[in-house]
Amino acid sequence: MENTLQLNQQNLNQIAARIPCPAYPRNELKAGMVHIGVGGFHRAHQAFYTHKLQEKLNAPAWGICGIGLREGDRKMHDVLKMQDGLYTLIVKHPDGTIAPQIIGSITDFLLGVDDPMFVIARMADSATKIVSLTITEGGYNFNPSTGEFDFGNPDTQHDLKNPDSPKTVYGFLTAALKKRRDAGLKAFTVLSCDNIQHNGDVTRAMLLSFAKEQNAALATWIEREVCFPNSMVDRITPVTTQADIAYVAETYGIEDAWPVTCEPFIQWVVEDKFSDGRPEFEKVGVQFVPDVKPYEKMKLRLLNAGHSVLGILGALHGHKTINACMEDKTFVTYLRAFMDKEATPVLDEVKGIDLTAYKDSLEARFANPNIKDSVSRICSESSAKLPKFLIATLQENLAADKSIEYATLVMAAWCYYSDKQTDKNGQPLEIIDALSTELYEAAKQTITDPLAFIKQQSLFGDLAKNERFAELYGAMVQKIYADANIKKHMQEML
Ligand code: CS2
Repeated sequence: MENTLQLNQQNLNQIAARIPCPAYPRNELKAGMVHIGVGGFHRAHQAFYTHKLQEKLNAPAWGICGIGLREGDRKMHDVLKMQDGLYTLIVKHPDGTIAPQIIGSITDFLLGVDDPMFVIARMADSATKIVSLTITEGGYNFNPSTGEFDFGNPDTQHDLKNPDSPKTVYGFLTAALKKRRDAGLKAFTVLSCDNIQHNGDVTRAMLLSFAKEQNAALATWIEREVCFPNSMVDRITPVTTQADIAYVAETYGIEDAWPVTCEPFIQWVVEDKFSDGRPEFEKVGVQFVPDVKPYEKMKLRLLNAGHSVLGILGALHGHKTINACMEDKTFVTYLRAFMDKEATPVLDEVKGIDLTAYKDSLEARFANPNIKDSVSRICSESSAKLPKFLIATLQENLAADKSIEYATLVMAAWCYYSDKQTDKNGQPLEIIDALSTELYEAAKQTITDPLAFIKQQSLFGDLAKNERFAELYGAMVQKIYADANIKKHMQEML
């Protein structure tokens, strides 16, 4: 395509002839929402809902100001600054239809590492009604086995001593809320959008632990004034690839340095408790409910856990993507056995939801051949994900004397994966995990102590002491170390 256009506000009129573009007055948008952690998921989810809201209602109070707290956020900052906050969302349907659109709801981006006071001031500004978060499962700074806030984290220690130049999300939230209180303003809502059960309750408990240590009176005010709705978020959003960037450039002649791809499915279920108002998101499909817990448990224990089951076993087998796993009958049958026999029995009833239909829909979503979600994305940060997605289910099934074998094989496979860091054919695996060294150190002792991996207390709690689990895990780990052909072991269980 001749005449390549750089994606930015000035070129929007011309770009609109090629891809649907925001038609609302972006320059009038105020950042009613400040979002910490702008990655692919936020841009495919909350920012997309906000864009739809603007298209439908033109709600000028509800733009989004992105915030990056880490040096690693600089690239997103630079790209979005260059593109005036605009980016392409490429929705890929299972039938091959590709529907791109330009999203315009992010109006600004600030980096905490560059100017913490400026970020704090933006959060404290009376125009800010909501501070939302996608800081990943590992970002909440709690010990997964005790649930306690981790004061040992050096950045936390830094923040306690330096309230005006924080590094962590809790340091920023506390500093901004203090300014609101001192100015006599209402508190903003803190809205977690991460895959953690009771994500709002967890955020509240962690923030209060931190704030109590720093300023007890402020902690009391936060406890009283700040709402922390729990929310369940859902949209499969793979990592952006060079091919996605090339697709937008070659097909539409648009230079977008960081588009996002995602599946068509989207869901957001949120508890309706907000400290200082909220957008009318219900007009664009968000569900507001009094209690989100049953929904989030269902999603975490079926979708996210299902992903991990396919991801870990698939990585070991040598599958590169989730849809490749779904083209493999053994994996499909195994996934369903795990969902039916181990995940479903621990779920609470979700009114109005047919769990069989939900599981069928998950299979269809995982099988979407155009999403090409890499198993390496799914396996990344397993140490933060598995305790919430899978180990919790194992513990509940152990307590109820129910089936644990499907999840246990995944744990044994995770040990082998962490130790050898290769698939069954010896091909190297890309391991991305904040605890990768610790996982490796524990896993490599398996040869002398078969239970070494599950003795990592911070991940497994006391599970190694549970006879039933330890025996089954020990036998499985032995089998995998004797023969890494994971599919054979899966088939034996079907
Ligand atoms: C995935 C999620 O990496 C993972 O844990 O299961 O990112 C998943 O794709 C999203 O939660 C879907 O909503």
